[in-house]
Amino acid sequence: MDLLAQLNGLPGELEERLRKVAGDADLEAARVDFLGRKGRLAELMSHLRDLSPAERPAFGQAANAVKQRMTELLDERKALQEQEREAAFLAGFDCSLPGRTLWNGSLHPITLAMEEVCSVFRSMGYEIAGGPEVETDFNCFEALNMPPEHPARDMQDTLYINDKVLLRAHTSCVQVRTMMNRRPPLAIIGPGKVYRRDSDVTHTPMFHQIEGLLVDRHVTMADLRGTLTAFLRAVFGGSTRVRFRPSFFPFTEPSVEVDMSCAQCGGRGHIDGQPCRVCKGSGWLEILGSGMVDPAVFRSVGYDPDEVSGFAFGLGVERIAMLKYGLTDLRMNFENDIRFLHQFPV
Ligand code: 2NM
Repeated sequence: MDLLAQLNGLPGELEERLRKVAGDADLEAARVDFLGRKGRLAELMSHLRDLSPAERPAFGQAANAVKQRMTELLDERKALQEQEREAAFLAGFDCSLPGRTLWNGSLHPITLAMEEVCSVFRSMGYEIAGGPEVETDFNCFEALNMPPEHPARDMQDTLYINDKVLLRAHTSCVQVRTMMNRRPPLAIIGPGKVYRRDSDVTHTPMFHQIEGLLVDRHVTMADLRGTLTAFLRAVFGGSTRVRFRPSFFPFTEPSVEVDMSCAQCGGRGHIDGQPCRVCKGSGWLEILGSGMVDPAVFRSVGYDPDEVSGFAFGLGVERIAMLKYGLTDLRMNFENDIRFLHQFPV
């Protein structure tokens, strides 16, 4: 066969070859075989000098055309392979799936409950006060009408650092500090962590408390009653009913336990004929401890109990969070399971 016929046959041969190539490496091998430095075209071109001078220009032109055609064929094949790869990728890929959600941080339920309680009292004119978690025996007990050997010190199951220093077992020490630094009138809220040697299904060695204190002239139990009723209605709804039962605390006299109608069953005690699980069928929940500050406490912080009177109260934040958010297990608050933590509204 003459050279020109061989040359003109190259694109057809390449087409034949390309029908069989599989993959990028195979395609590259075909390019090298036909267009490479030692490929088919180069080999034919090396015979250019065997042609007569008259034949050479026509052969050169034909060679250029063949080279261009073969380049086109290779480019087409390359584009086709890319399309096939894309189609295969899309076949195994559900582009209708929603994108991955970016998480916003959220607040811990105890933080949320704490914030809500504080904001209600802030709206009533109370200031937020704080103090250290490692406290003195004086601030925690002595000033609160619990002298050494007072049985209430055992009741607290206190964690001692040494004889005179301990992890605070309640936030009343914040009240003591504030009273010692300031003169009445004052209205403060002390939120924070407290520690007790207690650990079971319903107790953790660390929990959160909020205690409040109002001191002024002529403060009465009517003020206590109105304030705590307004507070509970602000947090649990305007139809919440509130009742007061006589009780005892070393730092208040008289003392009361404050109950509210159950937020779960609306105080009926039952839901669809079944006893309410939250209030155990009673319709009431114990929610606060409270009372009129004992004159002995005022004396120990340098106030004159004949001049001033006041009320104080304390509540457990975990309990508020559980009631507000319908939590069934206290321990979930401390397990740091992100599936639990990110469910709470900010
Ligand atoms: C409670 C219950 C009753 C209380 C008393 C005081 C202080 F410092 F004024 F004496 N702070 N908090 C108090 C009173 C706390 O918690 C259940």
